[in-house]
Amino acid sequence: PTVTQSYQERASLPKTSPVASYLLRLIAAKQTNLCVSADVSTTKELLQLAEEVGDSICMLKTHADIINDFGPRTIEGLKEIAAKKHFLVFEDRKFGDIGSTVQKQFTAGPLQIVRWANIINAHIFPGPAIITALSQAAHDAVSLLILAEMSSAGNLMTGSYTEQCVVEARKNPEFVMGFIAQRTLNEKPGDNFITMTPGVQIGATGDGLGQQYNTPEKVIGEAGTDIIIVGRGVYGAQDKRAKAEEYRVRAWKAYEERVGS
Ligand code: BMP
Repeated sequence: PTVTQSYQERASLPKTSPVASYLLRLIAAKQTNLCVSADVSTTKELLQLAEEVGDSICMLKTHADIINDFGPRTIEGLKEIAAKKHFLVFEDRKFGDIGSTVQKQFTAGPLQIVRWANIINAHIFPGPAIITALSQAAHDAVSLLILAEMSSAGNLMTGSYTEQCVVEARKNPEFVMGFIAQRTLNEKPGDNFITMTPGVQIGATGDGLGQQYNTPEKVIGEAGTDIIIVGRGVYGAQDKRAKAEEYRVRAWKAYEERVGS
């Protein structure tokens, strides 16, 4: 099972999407399974945060639609810092519409997500055509995460809904690299999906708006997930660089203890 395998080993398993292989190698090389969620509202803050935490992360997660002045400068700046500091960019757009519409949302409009994101995500509640539609509009360096579980209290993504996400992912291992979920969903022999987990903060249990927090040890060590996604825990700190390092060290140690290295 993948919970006891190293990131490095998993990078070369069969049926692993190319972006997943690349990311697994990057994680092993940089020794970081931390993704920072850059939920800030200006290009300046976004690029500053990327510079500050860049050395400590494998991935930066964005919500491009909350950046007031999002534009070519944001895209170029982000690409440049990502190349320099070696991390991937994940746009958390959560596509959830008919195939034809998501293709337009992915490629057109003011965000032009296909031009700059390495990783995107989608809900499968509209049915599996959302996966084919996004894959047709994508190029080789883009991979999809399916939202299989959420961190917010009372969410409806449980039981057979979550199971169906895994079924659809298994049908498209070339394009679907993994899941947003609260635990690993690699249950069948041969599954090598990457699980990324938001709702992580040290010293908090919630935000008063439904968010629920766990520690890095809980999600990586006990729930067997692969990457922690931390927003306010990092960008809300005075010293963001130091805080990112603290999360990186704790999540990395939890991984090492899990795989027994
Ligand atoms: P924070 O660590 O500040 O609570 O931020 C969590 C981030 O992860 C937010 O950008 C949110 O949109 C996202 N997220 C989440 O919190 N729970 C989910 O289940 C899925 C998400 O994308």
